[in-house]
Amino acid sequence: MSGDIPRSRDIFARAQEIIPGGVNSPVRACRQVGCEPLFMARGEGGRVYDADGNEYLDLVGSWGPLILGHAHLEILEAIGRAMASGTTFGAPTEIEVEFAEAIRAAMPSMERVRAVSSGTEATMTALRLARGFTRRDKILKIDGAYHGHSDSLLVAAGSGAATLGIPGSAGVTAGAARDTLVVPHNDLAATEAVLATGEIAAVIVEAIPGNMGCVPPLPDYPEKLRALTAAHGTLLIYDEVITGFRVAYGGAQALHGITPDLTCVGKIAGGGLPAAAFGGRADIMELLAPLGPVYQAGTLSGNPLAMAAGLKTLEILRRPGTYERLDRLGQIVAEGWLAEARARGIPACVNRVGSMFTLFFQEGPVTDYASAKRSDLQRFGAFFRGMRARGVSLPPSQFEAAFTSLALSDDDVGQICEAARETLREI
Ligand code: KE4
Repeated sequence: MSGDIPRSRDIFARAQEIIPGGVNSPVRACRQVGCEPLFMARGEGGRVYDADGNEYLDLVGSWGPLILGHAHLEILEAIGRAMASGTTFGAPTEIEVEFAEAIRAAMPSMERVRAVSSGTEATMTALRLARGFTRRDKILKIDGAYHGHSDSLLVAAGSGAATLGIPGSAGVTAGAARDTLVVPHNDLAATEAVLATGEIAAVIVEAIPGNMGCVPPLPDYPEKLRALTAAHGTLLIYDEVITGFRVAYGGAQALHGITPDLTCVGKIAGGGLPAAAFGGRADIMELLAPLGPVYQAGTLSGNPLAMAAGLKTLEILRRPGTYERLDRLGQIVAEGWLAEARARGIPACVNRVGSMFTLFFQEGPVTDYASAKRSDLQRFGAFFRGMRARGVSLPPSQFEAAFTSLALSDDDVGQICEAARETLREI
Protein backbone atom coordinates (compact mmCIF):
# COMPACT_ATOMS: atom_id res chain seq x y z
CA MET A 1 0.00 0.00 0.00
CA SER A 2 1.36 3.45 -0.76
CA GLY A 3 1.74 5.90 2.12
CA ASP A 4 0.75 9.50 2.67
CA ILE A 5 2.05 12.22 0.35
CA PRO A 6 2.95 15.31 2.44
CA ARG A 7 5.84 16.32 0.22
CA SER A 8 3.82 15.92 -2.97
CA ARG A 9 1.12 18.08 -1.37
CA ASP A 10 3.63 20.80 -0.44
CA ILE A 11 5.16 20.84 -3.91
CA PHE A 12 1.68 20.89 -5.48
CA ALA A 13 0.73 23.92 -3.34
CA ARG A 14 3.91 25.70 -4.49
CA ALA A 15 3.38 24.64 -8.09
CA GLN A 16 -0.14 26.08 -8.17
CA GLU A 17 1.26 29.49 -7.22
CA ILE A 18 3.14 29.73 -10.51
CA ILE A 19 2.16 26.98 -12.98
CA PRO A 20 -1.49 27.04 -14.11
CA GLY A 21 -3.14 24.13 -12.34
CA GLY A 22 0.27 23.21 -10.93
CA VAL A 23 1.06 21.10 -13.99
CA ASN A 24 2.68 21.53 -17.37
CA SER A 25 0.08 19.39 -19.09
CA PRO A 26 -3.57 19.35 -18.00
CA VAL A 27 -4.26 15.63 -17.73
CA ARG A 28 -1.47 15.32 -15.12
CA ALA A 29 -3.66 17.28 -12.69
CA CYS A 30 -5.78 14.16 -12.08
CA ARG A 31 -8.98 16.23 -12.02
CA GLN A 32 -11.17 13.56 -13.64
CA VAL A 33 -10.29 11.03 -10.94
CA GLY A 34 -10.82 13.23 -7.88
CA CYS A 35 -7.37 13.32 -6.36
CA GLU A 36 -4.24 15.44 -6.29
CA PRO A 37 -1.38 14.68 -8.65
CA LEU A 38 1.63 12.82 -7.32
CA PHE A 39 4.91 14.62 -7.89
CA MET A 40 7.29 11.95 -9.12
CA ALA A 41 10.92 11.95 -7.99
CA ARG A 42 12.42 9.06 -9.94
CA GLY A 43 11.72 6.00 -12.04
CA GLU A 44 13.53 2.71 -12.35
CA GLY A 45 12.45 -0.07 -14.69
CA GLY A 46 8.73 -0.73 -14.25
CA ARG A 47 8.44 1.50 -11.19
CA VAL A 48 8.09 5.14 -10.32
CA TYR A 49 8.67 6.74 -6.91
CA ASP A 50 6.88 9.86 -5.74
CA ALA A 51 8.39 12.74 -3.77
CA ASP A 52 7.47 10.94 -0.54
CA GLY A 53 9.27 7.79 -1.58
CA ASN A 54 6.13 5.77 -2.29
CA GLU A 55 6.62 3.12 -4.97
CA TYR A 56 4.24 2.43 -7.84
CA LEU A 57 4.15 -0.07 -10.64
CA ASP A 58 3.82 2.16 -13.70
CA LEU A 59 1.15 1.61 -16.37
CA VAL A 60 1.39 5.21 -17.68
CA GLY A 61 4.93 5.06 -19.07
CA SER A 62 4.91 8.84 -19.48
CA TRP A 63 1.81 8.41 -21.73
CA GLY A 64 3.51 5.92 -23.98
CA PRO A 65 7.21 6.73 -24.57
CA LEU A 66 8.63 4.46 -21.88
CA ILE A 67 7.93 1.10 -23.53
CA LEU A 68 11.25 -0.09 -22.07
CA GLY A 69 10.55 1.31 -18.61
CA HIS A 70 12.29 4.07 -16.69
CA ALA A 71 16.00 4.91 -16.66
CA HIS A 72 16.93 2.05 -18.99
CA LEU A 73 20.71 1.77 -18.70
CA GLU A 74 21.41 1.34 -22.40
CA ILE A 75 19.36 4.45 -23.19
CA LEU A 76 21.01 6.51 -20.45
CA GLU A 77 24.40 5.43 -21.79
CA ALA A 78 23.42 6.38 -25.37
CA ILE A 79 22.28 9.83 -24.18
CA GLY A 80 25.47 10.20 -22.12
CA ARG A 81 27.65 9.41 -25.13
CA ALA A 82 25.75 11.93 -27.24
CA MET A 83 25.96 14.56 -24.46
CA ALA A 84 29.75 14.26 -24.35
CA SER A 85 29.79 15.88 -27.81
CA GLY A 86 27.42 18.69 -26.90
CA THR A 87 23.65 19.00 -26.78
CA THR A 88 22.53 20.90 -29.89
CA PHE A 89 24.11 22.64 -32.85
CA GLY A 90 21.41 24.31 -34.91
CA ALA A 91 23.12 22.58 -37.79
CA PRO A 92 22.48 19.15 -39.33
CA THR A 93 24.15 16.15 -37.70
CA GLU A 94 24.67 12.59 -38.93
CA ILE A 95 22.58 11.08 -36.16
CA GLU A 96 19.49 12.84 -37.59
CA VAL A 97 20.06 10.96 -40.84
CA GLU A 98 20.44 7.68 -38.95
CA PHE A 99 17.17 8.44 -37.12
CA ALA A 100 15.28 9.18 -40.35
CA GLU A 101 16.67 6.01 -41.93
CA ALA A 102 15.59 3.93 -38.92
CA ILE A 103 12.08 5.40 -39.04
CA ARG A 104 11.78 4.65 -42.77
CA ALA A 105 13.13 1.13 -42.30
CA ALA A 106 10.35 0.53 -39.76
CA MET A 107 7.63 2.24 -41.78
CA PRO A 108 8.51 2.20 -45.52
CA SER A 109 5.49 4.43 -46.29
CA MET A 110 7.60 7.22 -44.80
CA GLU A 111 9.71 7.72 -47.91
CA ARG A 112 10.86 11.06 -46.55
CA VAL A 113 11.02 11.97 -42.86
CA ARG A 114 11.33 15.20 -40.93
CA ALA A 115 11.98 15.24 -37.19
CA VAL A 116 10.27 17.70 -34.86
CA SER A 117 10.03 18.01 -31.06
CA SER A 118 6.45 16.96 -30.31
CA GLY A 119 3.52 15.04 -31.70
CA THR A 120 1.60 18.31 -31.96
CA GLU A 121 4.19 19.70 -34.35
CA ALA A 122 4.14 16.50 -36.37
CA THR A 123 0.37 16.40 -36.90
CA MET A 124 0.06 20.16 -37.36
CA THR A 125 2.64 20.10 -40.14
CA ALA A 126 1.26 16.96 -41.79
CA LEU A 127 -2.05 18.78 -42.18
CA ARG A 128 -0.36 21.90 -43.56
CA LEU A 129 1.43 19.71 -46.08
CA ALA A 130 -1.81 18.00 -47.06
CA ARG A 131 -3.48 21.35 -47.66
CA GLY A 132 -0.49 22.59 -49.62
CA PHE A 133 -0.38 19.45 -51.76
CA THR A 134 -4.11 19.13 -52.49
CA ARG A 135 -4.82 22.90 -52.50
CA ARG A 136 -7.92 22.08 -50.46
CA ASP A 137 -8.68 23.80 -47.15
CA LYS A 138 -10.93 21.37 -45.33
CA ILE A 139 -9.77 18.46 -43.19
CA LEU A 140 -11.67 15.63 -41.51
CA LYS A 141 -10.94 14.31 -38.03
CA ILE A 142 -12.60 11.75 -35.81
CA ASP A 143 -14.80 12.70 -32.86
CA GLY A 144 -12.86 12.02 -29.67
CA ALA A 145 -9.48 11.68 -31.37
CA TYR A 146 -6.63 13.82 -30.04
CA HIS A 147 -3.72 14.84 -32.21
CA GLY A 148 -2.09 17.50 -30.06
CA HIS A 149 -3.18 21.07 -29.46
CA SER A 150 -2.89 22.93 -32.79
CA ASP A 151 -5.91 25.12 -33.46
CA SER A 152 -7.49 23.24 -36.35
CA LEU A 153 -7.33 20.00 -34.37
CA LEU A 154 -8.81 21.42 -31.15
CA VAL A 155 -12.24 21.09 -32.63
CA ALA A 156 -15.24 19.42 -31.07
CA ALA A 157 -17.93 17.57 -32.88
CA GLY A 158 -21.11 19.53 -33.26
CA SER A 159 -24.42 17.71 -33.16
CA GLY A 160 -25.30 15.18 -35.85
CA ALA A 161 -23.16 12.69 -37.69
CA ALA A 162 -20.91 14.67 -39.98
CA THR A 163 -20.60 18.11 -38.56
CA LEU A 164 -18.75 21.30 -39.20
CA GLY A 165 -16.27 21.60 -36.38
CA ILE A 166 -16.88 23.99 -33.55
CA PRO A 167 -14.03 25.32 -31.42
CA GLY A 168 -13.06 22.71 -28.86
CA SER A 169 -11.14 25.23 -26.81
CA ALA A 170 -11.41 28.89 -25.95
CA GLY A 171 -9.07 30.87 -28.14
CA VAL A 172 -9.67 28.73 -31.20
CA THR A 173 -11.38 30.97 -33.73
CA ALA A 174 -14.47 30.03 -35.70
CA GLY A 175 -12.29 30.44 -38.76
CA ALA A 176 -9.77 27.90 -37.53
CA ALA A 177 -12.53 25.43 -36.67
CA ARG A 178 -14.62 26.05 -39.76
CA ASP A 179 -12.37 24.02 -42.06
CA THR A 180 -12.32 20.99 -39.78
CA LEU A 181 -15.13 18.49 -40.12
CA VAL A 182 -15.76 15.76 -37.57
CA VAL A 183 -17.27 12.30 -37.97
CA PRO A 184 -17.60 9.40 -35.52
CA HIS A 185 -14.89 6.74 -35.32
CA ASN A 186 -15.63 3.61 -37.34
CA ASP A 187 -18.41 5.39 -39.27
CA LEU A 188 -17.54 4.84 -42.94
CA ALA A 189 -20.90 6.12 -44.20
CA ALA A 190 -20.48 9.49 -42.50
CA THR A 191 -16.88 9.62 -43.69
CA GLU A 192 -17.84 8.88 -47.28
CA ALA A 193 -20.54 11.55 -47.23
CA VAL A 194 -17.93 14.16 -46.27
CA LEU A 195 -15.27 12.93 -48.71
CA ALA A 196 -17.79 12.91 -51.58
CA THR A 197 -17.80 16.71 -51.47
CA GLY A 198 -14.32 16.54 -53.02
CA GLU A 199 -13.26 19.37 -50.71
CA ILE A 200 -11.27 17.42 -48.14
CA ALA A 201 -7.49 17.75 -48.12
CA ALA A 202 -6.92 14.96 -45.61
CA VAL A 203 -8.46 12.62 -43.12
CA ILE A 204 -6.36 12.38 -39.97
CA VAL A 205 -6.98 9.40 -37.70
CA GLU A 206 -5.40 7.97 -34.61
CA ALA A 207 -4.46 4.68 -36.28
CA ILE A 208 -5.73 2.90 -33.16
CA PRO A 209 -7.36 5.54 -30.97
CA GLY A 210 -5.97 5.83 -27.45
CA ASN A 211 -7.47 9.20 -26.50
CA MET A 212 -11.04 8.02 -26.11
CA GLY A 213 -9.61 5.10 -24.24
CA CYS A 214 -8.28 2.30 -26.45
CA VAL A 215 -10.88 1.92 -29.22
CA PRO A 216 -9.57 -0.17 -32.14
CA PRO A 217 -10.94 0.31 -35.65
CA LEU A 218 -13.50 -2.30 -36.75
CA PRO A 219 -11.86 -5.00 -38.90
CA ASP A 220 -12.73 -3.56 -42.31
CA TYR A 221 -12.32 0.10 -41.37
CA PRO A 222 -8.63 0.71 -42.18
CA GLU A 223 -8.81 -0.82 -45.64
CA LYS A 224 -12.10 0.89 -46.55
CA LEU A 225 -10.90 4.24 -45.23
CA ARG A 226 -7.79 3.89 -47.37
CA ALA A 227 -9.90 3.13 -50.45
CA LEU A 228 -12.35 5.96 -49.74
CA THR A 229 -9.65 8.61 -49.30
CA ALA A 230 -7.82 7.46 -52.45
CA ALA A 231 -11.06 7.54 -54.44
CA HIS A 232 -11.68 11.19 -53.53
CA GLY A 233 -8.18 12.60 -53.84
CA THR A 234 -8.01 13.01 -50.07
CA LEU A 235 -4.77 12.21 -48.27
CA LEU A 236 -4.82 9.70 -45.42
CA ILE A 237 -2.77 10.75 -42.40
CA TYR A 238 -2.04 8.06 -39.83
CA ASP A 239 -1.34 9.59 -36.46
CA GLU A 240 0.89 6.90 -34.96
CA VAL A 241 2.24 9.02 -32.13
CA ILE A 242 0.90 6.40 -29.70
CA THR A 243 0.80 3.30 -31.91
CA GLY A 244 4.13 3.72 -33.70
CA PHE A 245 6.54 1.11 -32.30
CA ARG A 246 3.88 0.31 -29.67
CA VAL A 247 1.46 -2.13 -31.27
CA ALA A 248 4.10 -3.44 -33.68
CA TYR A 249 7.56 -2.29 -34.69
CA GLY A 250 6.02 -1.05 -37.94
CA GLY A 251 3.08 0.53 -36.11
CA ALA A 252 -0.63 0.10 -36.75
CA GLN A 253 -0.07 0.46 -40.50
CA ALA A 254 1.88 -2.81 -40.37
CA LEU A 255 -0.99 -4.51 -38.53
CA HIS A 256 -3.59 -3.02 -40.90
CA GLY A 257 -1.54 -3.72 -44.03
CA ILE A 258 -2.25 -0.31 -45.49
CA THR A 259 -0.04 2.52 -46.75
CA PRO A 260 -0.99 5.97 -45.48
CA ASP A 261 0.06 9.02 -47.47
CA LEU A 262 1.55 10.65 -44.38
CA THR A 263 2.38 9.28 -40.92
CA CYS A 264 3.18 10.97 -37.63
CA VAL A 265 5.23 9.28 -34.92
CA GLY A 266 6.38 10.49 -31.50
CA LYS A 267 6.52 9.26 -27.91
CA ILE A 268 8.43 5.95 -28.24
CA ALA A 269 10.38 7.34 -31.22
CA GLY A 270 12.00 9.85 -28.84
CA GLY A 271 12.90 7.21 -26.25
CA GLY A 272 11.74 9.48 -23.42
CA LEU A 273 13.24 12.70 -24.78
CA PRO A 274 11.39 15.33 -26.87
CA ALA A 275 11.37 14.01 -30.43
CA ALA A 276 8.69 13.20 -32.96
CA ALA A 277 8.57 13.00 -36.73
CA PHE A 278 6.27 13.08 -39.71
CA GLY A 279 6.83 11.63 -43.13
CA GLY A 280 5.35 9.90 -46.12
CA ARG A 281 5.18 10.05 -49.89
CA ALA A 282 8.21 11.80 -51.39
CA ASP A 283 6.07 13.83 -53.80
CA ILE A 284 4.19 15.31 -50.85
CA MET A 285 7.13 15.75 -48.46
CA GLU A 286 9.18 17.53 -51.11
CA LEU A 287 6.78 20.46 -50.89
CA LEU A 288 8.42 21.22 -47.54
CA ALA A 289 10.81 24.13 -47.14
CA PRO A 290 13.56 24.53 -48.14
CA LEU A 291 12.57 22.50 -51.23
CA GLY A 292 9.03 23.79 -51.62
CA PRO A 293 6.43 26.31 -50.47
CA VAL A 294 5.15 24.62 -47.30
CA TYR A 295 6.99 26.09 -44.33
CA GLN A 296 7.93 24.29 -41.13
CA ALA A 297 10.87 24.78 -38.78
CA GLY A 298 12.15 24.05 -35.27
CA THR A 299 15.10 25.20 -33.17
CA LEU A 300 15.63 21.81 -31.57
CA SER A 301 14.22 19.61 -34.33
CA GLY A 302 16.33 16.47 -34.59
CA ASN A 303 18.05 17.20 -31.28
CA PRO A 304 21.07 14.86 -31.10
CA LEU A 305 20.32 13.69 -27.53
CA ALA A 306 16.73 12.81 -28.45
CA MET A 307 17.92 11.13 -31.64
CA ALA A 308 20.31 8.99 -29.57
CA ALA A 309 17.58 8.00 -27.12
CA GLY A 310 15.16 7.23 -29.94
CA LEU A 311 17.65 5.22 -31.98
CA LYS A 312 18.70 3.12 -28.98
CA THR A 313 15.06 2.49 -28.10
CA LEU A 314 14.29 1.31 -31.61
CA GLU A 315 17.40 -0.89 -31.61
CA ILE A 316 16.28 -2.59 -28.39
CA LEU A 317 12.73 -3.00 -29.72
CA ARG A 318 14.09 -4.86 -32.76
CA ARG A 319 15.44 -7.64 -30.53
CA PRO A 320 13.67 -11.01 -30.90
CA GLY A 321 10.61 -11.72 -28.78
CA THR A 322 9.92 -8.08 -27.88
CA TYR A 323 6.38 -7.77 -29.17
CA GLU A 324 5.36 -11.25 -28.11
CA ARG A 325 6.40 -10.30 -24.54
CA LEU A 326 4.66 -6.91 -24.69
CA ASP A 327 1.47 -8.52 -26.00
CA ARG A 328 1.58 -11.18 -23.28
CA LEU A 329 2.01 -8.60 -20.50
CA GLY A 330 -0.89 -6.55 -21.85
CA GLN A 331 -3.05 -9.63 -22.16
CA ILE A 332 -2.41 -10.83 -18.60
CA VAL A 333 -3.27 -7.46 -17.08
CA ALA A 334 -6.27 -6.59 -19.28
CA GLU A 335 -7.85 -10.01 -19.09
CA GLY A 336 -7.06 -10.28 -15.37
CA TRP A 337 -8.82 -7.02 -14.63
CA LEU A 338 -11.84 -7.94 -16.72
CA ALA A 339 -12.19 -11.32 -15.01
CA GLU A 340 -12.08 -9.68 -11.57
CA ALA A 341 -14.70 -7.09 -12.55
CA ARG A 342 -16.97 -9.76 -14.00
CA ALA A 343 -16.51 -11.92 -10.89
CA ARG A 344 -17.90 -9.04 -8.85
CA GLY A 345 -20.75 -8.32 -11.22
CA ILE A 346 -19.26 -4.92 -12.11
CA PRO A 347 -20.25 -3.79 -15.64
CA ALA A 348 -16.92 -3.68 -17.50
CA CYS A 349 -15.35 -4.34 -20.87
CA VAL A 350 -11.79 -4.18 -22.15
CA ASN A 351 -10.33 -3.00 -25.47
CA ARG A 352 -6.74 -4.00 -26.10
CA VAL A 353 -4.18 -4.01 -28.89
CA GLY A 354 -0.91 -5.52 -27.70
CA SER A 355 0.38 -3.57 -24.71
CA MET A 356 -2.14 -0.68 -24.96
CA PHE A 357 -5.51 -1.24 -23.33
CA THR A 358 -8.40 0.32 -21.43
CA LEU A 359 -10.82 -1.16 -18.89
CA PHE A 360 -14.13 0.65 -19.49
CA PHE A 361 -16.64 0.64 -16.65
CA GLN A 362 -19.67 -0.31 -18.74
CA GLU A 363 -21.02 -3.41 -20.46
CA GLY A 364 -19.76 -2.21 -23.86
CA PRO A 365 -18.94 -2.66 -26.64
CA VAL A 366 -16.97 0.58 -26.93
CA THR A 367 -16.53 1.32 -30.63
CA ASP A 368 -16.42 5.11 -30.70
CA TYR A 369 -16.30 8.21 -28.49
CA ALA A 370 -20.06 8.33 -27.95
CA SER A 371 -20.04 4.79 -26.55
CA ALA A 372 -16.87 5.45 -24.53
CA LYS A 373 -18.63 8.37 -22.85
CA ARG A 374 -21.28 6.01 -21.51
CA SER A 375 -18.70 4.63 -19.05
CA ASP A 376 -19.16 5.09 -15.31
CA LEU A 377 -16.58 7.80 -14.60
CA GLN A 378 -17.26 7.72 -10.86
CA ARG A 379 -16.36 4.06 -10.75
CA PHE A 380 -13.29 4.65 -12.90
CA GLY A 381 -12.17 7.33 -10.42
CA ALA A 382 -12.63 4.90 -7.52
CA PHE A 383 -10.66 2.26 -9.43
CA PHE A 384 -7.86 4.75 -10.10
CA ARG A 385 -7.67 5.83 -6.44
CA GLY A 386 -7.82 2.26 -5.14
CA MET A 387 -5.06 1.14 -7.48
CA ARG A 388 -2.90 4.12 -6.55
CA ALA A 389 -3.37 3.31 -2.86
CA ARG A 390 -2.17 -0.23 -3.66
CA GLY A 391 0.94 0.97 -5.47
CA VAL A 392 -0.19 0.90 -9.11
CA SER A 393 -0.06 4.07 -11.21
CA LEU A 394 -2.75 4.30 -13.93
CA PRO A 395 -3.48 7.03 -16.48
CA PRO A 396 -5.83 9.41 -14.58
CA SER A 397 -8.63 9.28 -17.15
CA GLN A 398 -11.14 6.76 -18.45
CA PHE A 399 -10.38 8.22 -21.89
CA GLU A 400 -6.72 7.22 -22.01
CA ALA A 401 -4.89 3.97 -22.69
CA ALA A 402 -2.79 2.14 -20.14
CA PHE A 403 0.52 0.66 -21.26
CA THR A 404 2.56 -2.30 -20.07
CA SER A 405 6.32 -1.94 -20.52
CA LEU A 406 9.00 -4.53 -21.14
CA ALA A 407 10.40 -3.68 -17.70
CA LEU A 408 7.48 -5.42 -15.93
CA SER A 409 8.14 -8.92 -14.63
CA ASP A 410 5.63 -11.72 -14.32
CA ASP A 411 5.55 -11.00 -10.58
CA ASP A 412 4.85 -7.33 -11.28
CA VAL A 413 1.83 -8.09 -13.44
CA GLY A 414 0.68 -10.59 -10.81
CA GLN A 415 0.90 -7.77 -8.26
CA ILE A 416 -1.07 -5.47 -10.59
CA CYS A 417 -3.83 -8.06 -10.95
CA GLU A 418 -3.92 -8.63 -7.18
CA ALA A 419 -4.27 -4.87 -6.60
CA ALA A 420 -7.15 -4.85 -9.07
CA ARG A 421 -8.78 -7.81 -7.34
CA GLU A 422 -8.72 -5.99 -4.00
CA THR A 423 -9.76 -2.65 -5.49
CA LEU A 424 -12.66 -4.06 -7.47
CA ARG A 425 -13.84 -5.79 -4.34
CA GLU A 426 -14.15 -2.42 -2.58
CA ILE A 427 -15.60 -0.16 -5.29
P1 KE4 B 1 2.53 15.78 -27.94
O1 KE4 B 1 2.43 17.15 -28.59
O2 KE4 B 1 1.87 15.75 -26.58
O3 KE4 B 1 3.94 15.22 -27.95
O4 KE4 B 1 1.70 14.75 -28.88
C1 KE4 B 1 0.37 15.05 -29.19
C2 KE4 B 1 -0.34 13.75 -29.55
C3 KE4 B 1 -0.56 13.47 -30.88
N1 KE4 B 1 -1.19 12.34 -31.27
C4 KE4 B 1 -1.63 11.44 -30.35
C5 KE4 B 1 -2.35 10.22 -30.82
C6 KE4 B 1 -1.42 11.68 -28.97
O5 KE4 B 1 -1.89 10.79 -28.06
C7 KE4 B 1 -0.76 12.85 -28.55
C8 KE4 B 1 -0.53 13.17 -27.09
N2 KE4 B 1 -1.09 12.25 -26.17
C9 KE4 B 1 -1.41 12.80 -24.86
C10 KE4 B 1 -2.34 11.88 -24.07
N3 KE4 B 1 -2.59 10.62 -24.67
C11 KE4 B 1 -0.15 13.10 -24.12
C12 KE4 B 1 -0.32 13.40 -22.65
C13 KE4 B 1 -0.56 14.86 -22.36
O6 KE4 B 1 -1.27 15.54 -23.13
O7 KE4 B 1 -0.02 15.31 -21.32
